[in-house]
Amino acid sequence: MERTFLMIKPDGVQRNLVGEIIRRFEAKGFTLVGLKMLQVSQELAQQHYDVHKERPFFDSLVQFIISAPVVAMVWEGDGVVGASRNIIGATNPLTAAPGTIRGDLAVSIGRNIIHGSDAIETAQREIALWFKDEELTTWNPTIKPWLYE
Ligand code: D4T
Repeated sequence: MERTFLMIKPDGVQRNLVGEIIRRFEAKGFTLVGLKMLQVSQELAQQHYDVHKERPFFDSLVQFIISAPVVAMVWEGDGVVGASRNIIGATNPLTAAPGTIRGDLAVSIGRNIIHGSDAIETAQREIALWFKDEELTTWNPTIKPWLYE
């Protein structure tokens, strides 16, 4: 089944929003299959944001991500990559729709609380970058027949 990588950024952790964020994905009906809190190394942050390495905000973004602990997660479900992006909302929290995480809980692009993979291939790359195989679980929630027809 489809999987995505989500990372609660240092601002989300510092603002005590870890539970609120996890609650939204659980309540939606997605399945948590991997979870860890970590202080990110500069190398990992640079690899994660490699696609942005020529952008002017790259250095400050990397410094921010390594400034305090993050919560890294893998979630599973049909269409979880695109649906998670919708739950997260637009990159700029000021234009993110109300009801989304960024629309409800943030005010600035450099403090937008959470990262979510933007495509299935990106999710595969990011999951492999952040998690070892043995850190991921495979389990079958008993409520599945109540979530999927
Ligand atoms: P991430 O990757 O964190 O889920 O964010 P998005 O997918 O929504 O947005 P992005 O890749 O364009 O940006 C990555 C990351 O960089 C920060 N950022 C972005 C920033 O600090 N200044 C900026 O001008 C932009 C465009 C926020 C998210």
